[in-house]
Amino acid sequence: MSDAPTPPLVEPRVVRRTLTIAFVLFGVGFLLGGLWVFREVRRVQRIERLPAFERAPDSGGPGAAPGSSPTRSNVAPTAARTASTAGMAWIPGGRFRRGNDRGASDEQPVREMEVDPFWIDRTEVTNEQFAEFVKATGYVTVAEREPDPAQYPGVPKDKLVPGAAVFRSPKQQPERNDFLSWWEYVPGASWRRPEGPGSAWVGREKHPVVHVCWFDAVKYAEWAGKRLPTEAEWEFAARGGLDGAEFVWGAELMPGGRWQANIWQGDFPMSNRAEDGFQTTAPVGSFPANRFGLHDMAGNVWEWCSDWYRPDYYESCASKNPRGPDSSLDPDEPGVMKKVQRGGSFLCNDSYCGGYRPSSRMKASPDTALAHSGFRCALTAPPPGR
Ligand SMILES: [Ca+2]
Repeated sequence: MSDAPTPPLVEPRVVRRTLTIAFVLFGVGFLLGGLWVFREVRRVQRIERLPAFERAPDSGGPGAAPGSSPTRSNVAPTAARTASTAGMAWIPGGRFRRGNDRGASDEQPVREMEVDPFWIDRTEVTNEQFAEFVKATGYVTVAEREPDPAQYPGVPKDKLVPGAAVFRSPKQQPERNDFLSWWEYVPGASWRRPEGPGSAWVGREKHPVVHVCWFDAVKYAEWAGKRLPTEAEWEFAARGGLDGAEFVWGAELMPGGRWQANIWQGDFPMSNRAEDGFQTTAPVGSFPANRFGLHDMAGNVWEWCSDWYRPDYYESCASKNPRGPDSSLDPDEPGVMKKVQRGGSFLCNDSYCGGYRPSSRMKASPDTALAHSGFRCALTAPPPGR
């Protein structure tokens, strides 16, 4: 037997080199990941700093309401008026089971949460309410502003025109998640002209305002002396005390054979039978209120919440008054920070998204304006009679 040491299977020099390469690759990956997140944070910050009066869109035309055209005034867009609880419901707060074990993975795990009392709008913010805000402040929504070329590298400048995404039924049945086949970017579409030039909010005064991005919703809320609800507050309010129920009105989709919300009936996105009476938005309050007196907590338009979105947030968040994670992650678009939307819209149906269930979660970047996105406000204030 020899005492000579067994030669190593792999030369130490090779091991060192491999480790060094692995370390460098890890470092580069970490750096690139960090730069990606940093760039996205800067992008959102840049949008937040956009002056509200960067551009005064053309007034007049079918979408413009008398006296509502924005002006390049010096009035601060956030000059708040005194908050009023008129049109709001008192939500008593308390404990509830949030989420749904039969729902999507981001609705899980179901956990008991507690929220403090608060006020919330009985309805989604309407066109006429938003018009009042615009008239008072001259605020220009993000969809009405010239897109900043710095945020859209590679897009030709002549394509960077103000507008928003409008729903169109495609000519052929698309793949399940081929969103672009039913969302069309329409130049000139905005809250004033929901389907673009030729359409108007006038005549839809009581419909929820649409094409408002998260930043627009926050500006309105600040002006109204209010705020957006947290995601936990929103779900507590939507459930109306029906703990663990599948729908905001109870366990059955159509009690008594009647639709309880403005959603989609038929094959999405090809044919909407509109059995509930509405192809697109409905005037707020067209369907019965939940037990807290809130209308359209299911269907009509998605509603912005204050929280950033993360699919894994329910696993680790605080069990009292959770305010959302510090950062955002959508695994389908990991470089894009997104805010939470709740409640579903007139485009939601059973076979597709079921987004009108009170536990269902949606997300979009805070500068996204869509034809089915709106909001309602919340307020922290003393209870009624105080
Ligand atoms: Ca409908």
